[in-house]
Amino acid sequence: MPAVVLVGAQWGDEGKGKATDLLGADVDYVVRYQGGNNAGHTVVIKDQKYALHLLPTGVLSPHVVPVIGNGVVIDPGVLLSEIDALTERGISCDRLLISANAHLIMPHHKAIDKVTERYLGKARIGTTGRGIGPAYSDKIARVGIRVQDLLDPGILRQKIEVALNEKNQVLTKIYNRRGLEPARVLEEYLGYAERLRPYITDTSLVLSKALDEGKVVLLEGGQGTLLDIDHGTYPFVTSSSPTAGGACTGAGIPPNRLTKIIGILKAYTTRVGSGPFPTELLDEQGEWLRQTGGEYGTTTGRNRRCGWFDAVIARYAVRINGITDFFLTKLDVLSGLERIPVCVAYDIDGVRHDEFPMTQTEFHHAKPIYEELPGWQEDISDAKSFEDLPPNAQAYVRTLEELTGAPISAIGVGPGRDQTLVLR
Ligand code: 2SA
Ligand code: GDP
Ligand code: MG
Repeated sequence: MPAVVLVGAQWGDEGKGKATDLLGADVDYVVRYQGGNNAGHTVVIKDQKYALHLLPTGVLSPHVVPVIGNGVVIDPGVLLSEIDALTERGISCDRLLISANAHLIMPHHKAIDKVTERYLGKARIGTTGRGIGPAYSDKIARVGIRVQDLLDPGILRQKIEVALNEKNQVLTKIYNRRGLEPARVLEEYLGYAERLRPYITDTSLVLSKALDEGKVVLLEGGQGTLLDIDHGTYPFVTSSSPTAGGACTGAGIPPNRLTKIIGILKAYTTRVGSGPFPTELLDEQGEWLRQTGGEYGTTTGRNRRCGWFDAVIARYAVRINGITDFFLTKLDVLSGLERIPVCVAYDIDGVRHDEFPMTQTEFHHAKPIYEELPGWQEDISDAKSFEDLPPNAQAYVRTLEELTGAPISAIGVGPGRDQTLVLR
């Protein structure tokens, strides 16, 4: 029975929040499988706007069970604030399930994230400063502290003491910062433990049983394919695997359960933070896309870098994730342009590349080869079907399908729940 993955096909912020919410009606479980509160998913329901960071988007649909999988790193203070804020707005979070194996973001992770970025200077990644990289580093180094440790105060104390024994040396001796007091950290985290206890469970087992019963499980990525630690534009990536393979490890669901991989694809391209971006527009066109598309970070408020659609990375996303369908978002933003350039391949040191290049150096040298498509002037935000779109908007969609090799099954024409055209 179906487990559906919803994966970002670019550098994140493709509109995954809206897409998950839209599918919510047909889904029983929504699982976050990677990342932490670096993510920001915006969902607009009527006149209400929700920005979710750690909570799966499914929390907004009353019949859906939202699940935070083992692959996520959790800042418990942030999670509880998010739960409280939603509860105040009348959204119940009582159904939430949290994996006992998920790792915790600790105060030293946040301190180290900020200070290493500062020390990297011009070479900085442009992280969200939420402690994501240091938390995953400790997980891989096998010295992380997990959600289940909150349930055993003796173990929690030991782990915090061992961690701070080392991390305080790093903070004070290398970075000249103040160290953290183990007793205070323990007290803070024991407080969180009391509140989080009812949500903690073996989520992999819950999901396995649900799939056996024929329930529909939607696995929602926090970032995008090009931010993947293995397949992204390393080192300018996040420290986890937003790609479809990461959905299996991050949720504890075997690959042969996956039935559909939906790629979320923006009609143009954006990126936040540092790193190469071949189609980036550093002129007034880029500023126009930013303002028209409202391209500002949902978590940090940073300006998103904007550029034209890049078919090379979209094709790469199809290959890496096994994308079966695309949900194309923000087509409405392109209304009003005379002509719309689309990058079909790269010129790298005089050689045409149709595929994503092998090395970082080549990607840094990539110059987009553009084809220009005719634009449309009409506002399309009220369109109700594909046929309502102007012919040039329809042609733009069809060209993207040809260039990427995957069908587009839904199109976003505005941020609202009802501003979506379903094609097939
Ligand atoms: P980190 O904090 O270690 O994960 O940062 C590493 C890189 O990953 C990028 N990253 C993101 N890119 C796009 N959107 C993200 N979420 C927020 C949003 C971002 C925001 O929805 O707008 O508000 O700034 C996200 N999270 C991580 C990050 O920019 C680094 O390039
Ligand atoms: P995510 O991280 O992939 O969930 O995306 P974000 O929420 O960070 O950013 C996407 C932004 O685009 C949000 O503000 C959404 O409300 C908005 N959005 C999503 N789909 C559409 C669409 O089809 N048209 C327009 N105009 N906005 C959209
Ligand atoms: Mg986002």
